[in-house]
Amino acid sequence: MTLKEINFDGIVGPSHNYAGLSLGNIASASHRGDPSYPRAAALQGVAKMRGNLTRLGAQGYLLPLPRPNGLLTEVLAYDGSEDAALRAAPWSASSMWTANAATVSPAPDTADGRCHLTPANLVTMLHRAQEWPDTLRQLRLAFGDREHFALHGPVPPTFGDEGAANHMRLCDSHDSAGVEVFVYGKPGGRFPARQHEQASRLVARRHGLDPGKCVFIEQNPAAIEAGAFHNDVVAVANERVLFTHAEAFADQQGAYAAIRAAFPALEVVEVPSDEVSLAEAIRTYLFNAQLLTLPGSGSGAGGSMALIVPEECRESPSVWAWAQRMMASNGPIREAIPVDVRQSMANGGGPACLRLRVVCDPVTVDPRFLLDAGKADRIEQVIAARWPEQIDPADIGNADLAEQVIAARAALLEALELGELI
Ligand code: SUG
Repeated sequence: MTLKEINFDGIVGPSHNYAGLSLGNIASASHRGDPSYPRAAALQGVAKMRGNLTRLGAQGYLLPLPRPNGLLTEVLAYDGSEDAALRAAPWSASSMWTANAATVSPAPDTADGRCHLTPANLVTMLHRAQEWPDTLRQLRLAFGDREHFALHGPVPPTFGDEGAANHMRLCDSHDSAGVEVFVYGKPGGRFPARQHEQASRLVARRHGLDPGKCVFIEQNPAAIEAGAFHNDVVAVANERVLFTHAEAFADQQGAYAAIRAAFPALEVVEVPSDEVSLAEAIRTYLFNAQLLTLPGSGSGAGGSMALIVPEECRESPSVWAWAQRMMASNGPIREAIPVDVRQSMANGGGPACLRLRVVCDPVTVDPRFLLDAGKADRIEQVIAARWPEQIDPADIGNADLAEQVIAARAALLEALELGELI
């Protein structure tokens, strides 16, 4: 078994639009009603995948879910008299943010030695709560090898679960046993706390994790209030490194101490508030970076790391000045590589939101979900030919557009031999 970390990016669906559906997500609210560019959005996503395929040698993807979701439209009994948000929810392309698809516990961490996945119920937001049945259907195909993977159903409501976006893993190298860190929010603030503590604890139990190797940490309520609706907006971990804003957790020093007690090798790279304010970190998504171990740099302790950050970081004087200082220092993170995912960013999804990390042996994954250069070409061709160039808010609900969106997704499934997901 050769275990490695594979990023499964969500291919941006043809109905990508800005309906302002996510309370507490500042980018989503501030772009409400803007025209969206699904073709450009999806091509930006493929370009990011191509870059990481070259860097890492492996890259996976998950397909857009069926939209518009006729079942949800029917359930909502939408008749045009209600808020436009009800019209838009069944059209949402939100499954692109696969960091919210599931929580993943790699095989070295679990009691039965299999990689466990629990699809996120996403119950806090209507447009996201519709995702899990189709996500699970897809995970069952991609990770159908039962000798190596265990798939669970979602956490029952009312415990909100938002998946890997609130989960971090510390380890010496991806293929060794790790410590899993679950970050939850406490309700009662201005914005919803989307990850419930009980959901996190339940996932840890059903994945068969060693209780001594799990840490449960409260998100800083001030960070949620400032727009960090998921922990991965203010912190990310890779191997022994925790890269975090100084105001990410309710008790910052207590959080470090709790993680260190379970994982003594922890190395914290903290960005202080006087260098990058919480507001600027959330605006630029500095922490919604993919923190990668570069192959060839020696995996495990001592290997150098790169941060795949949104372009918005390079344009921010304070963030980029910090990044320059970081790269000049002799720390574990040696590079910051900007990528253009602006269409996703405008809905509050950065490079890290767009991917689900799965540590596994690539040969145990259904190869139809693994990227190579030829498939990237095919995916781009279908997107270029079939994805709508622009969607205006008034188009949502339009029957012709619905037909185009359905046919575009079907063409992609066909190109990737995944017709059974229709
Ligand atoms: O759930 N945006 C997503 C962004 C998810 C980002 N994911 C992570 N941080 N891992 C959300 O809020 C906007 C949809 C709209 O407004 O149309 C949206 O759903």
